[in-house]
Amino acid sequence: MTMTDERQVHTAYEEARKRYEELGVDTEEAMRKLDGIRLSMHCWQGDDVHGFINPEVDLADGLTVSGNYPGRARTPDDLTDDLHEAMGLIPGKKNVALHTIYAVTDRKKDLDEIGPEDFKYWVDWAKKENVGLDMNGTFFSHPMVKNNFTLASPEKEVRDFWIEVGRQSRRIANYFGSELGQQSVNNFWIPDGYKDNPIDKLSPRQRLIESLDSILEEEFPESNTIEAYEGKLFGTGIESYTVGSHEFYANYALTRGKLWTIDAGHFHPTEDVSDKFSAFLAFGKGLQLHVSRPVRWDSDHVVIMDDALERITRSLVRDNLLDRTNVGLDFFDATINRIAAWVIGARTTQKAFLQALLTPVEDLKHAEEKYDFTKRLAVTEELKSYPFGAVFDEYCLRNNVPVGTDWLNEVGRYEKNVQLKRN
Ligand code: RNT
Ligand code: ZN
Repeated sequence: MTMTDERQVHTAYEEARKRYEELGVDTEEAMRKLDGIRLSMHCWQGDDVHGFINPEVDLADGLTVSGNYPGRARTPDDLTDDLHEAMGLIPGKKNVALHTIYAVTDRKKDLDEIGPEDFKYWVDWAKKENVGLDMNGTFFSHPMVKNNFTLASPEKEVRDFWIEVGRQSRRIANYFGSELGQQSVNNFWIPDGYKDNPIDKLSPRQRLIESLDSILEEEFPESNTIEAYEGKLFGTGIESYTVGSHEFYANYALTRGKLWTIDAGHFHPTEDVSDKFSAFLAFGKGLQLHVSRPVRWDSDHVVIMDDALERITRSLVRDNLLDRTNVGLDFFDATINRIAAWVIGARTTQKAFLQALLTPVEDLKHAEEKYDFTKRLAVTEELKSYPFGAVFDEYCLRNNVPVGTDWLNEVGRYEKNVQLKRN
């Protein structure tokens, strides 16, 4: 970007600042608040959820990635190089979310054997990059998933294997927290369920509670790590019954003082997930979000600026729930450059937050309380065409990341020099 271009960004920002000021919105404060939102970038977008433990095993248990764009990361160094590249094009604070399958081990290990020592590679990297690490135990794509069951399996041997994977994931998350001085959110998602109508819907849930409770037996300081539980309406292959449904995990998180994970793709398409934030947080401790984009089903498309995303960011901002919400991304697309996918999804999420922050929230709440629904509708509609893009450009410039589509040239250069040279 040339000096003239930079001046143009500042000029446009100055104009935008004045427009928002007329409505009583402080653009500087909005940018400061945006800075406070730490985005947890999901490492699995970089390699189509293969990981390094059993990379040859196909993704299973309701998870699918489509596409075969060249340049997929195949080694730990590929993946950290790609993450570094992506993070340099995204403004603001970032975390990276890992999975057990991303361990870097010195010998062949099974999932239940993988512990903190196998994540030293990532901790060293995170210190260098100045990012925090979040965690996910891996409960899928493995021969010990028996008839679609893990922690809720009727077989004790199966449950015990996965309980150990869960316990190890907590030790790993605790290690992240203590080494990096930042709470590591440890997310639990399991695929357990039935393809066809079950007779007994209660026993699997009771077994899941028992397994989850025994995973929680060991105590770790909450400043290091906290668990989050992610439910789902259904998955392919388990259309009729999901053990870990939303109600199940909301209740589990509530009674254990943990976080509830809301993945934007895990609900019925007509449900408004943003409506659940205030319903849960009126009682619960906190939320973990998996920002994603379902297209007709839980397809995990790259996040774009659509109605669903805008509703998510608006609800969190308007109800002042940001400090109890961890924002993570969860999508995987292998039909486009995988780094571009990260950049598009992350920048778009930030833009949606910024747009939500550029709202005279207190003024509108006041109007609402006075039953002035005319003003509420008029102002929120006008705001949709206010120049928030000029504020985002300024924010990018101040954060030393490319403005507008400039980042695409950088990804093109990296693709040619790095990704396309991989075999
Ligand atoms: C699966 C869940 C889960 C996974 C990741 C890879 O339906 O959304 O979060 O996408 O753990
Ligand atoms: Zn998810």
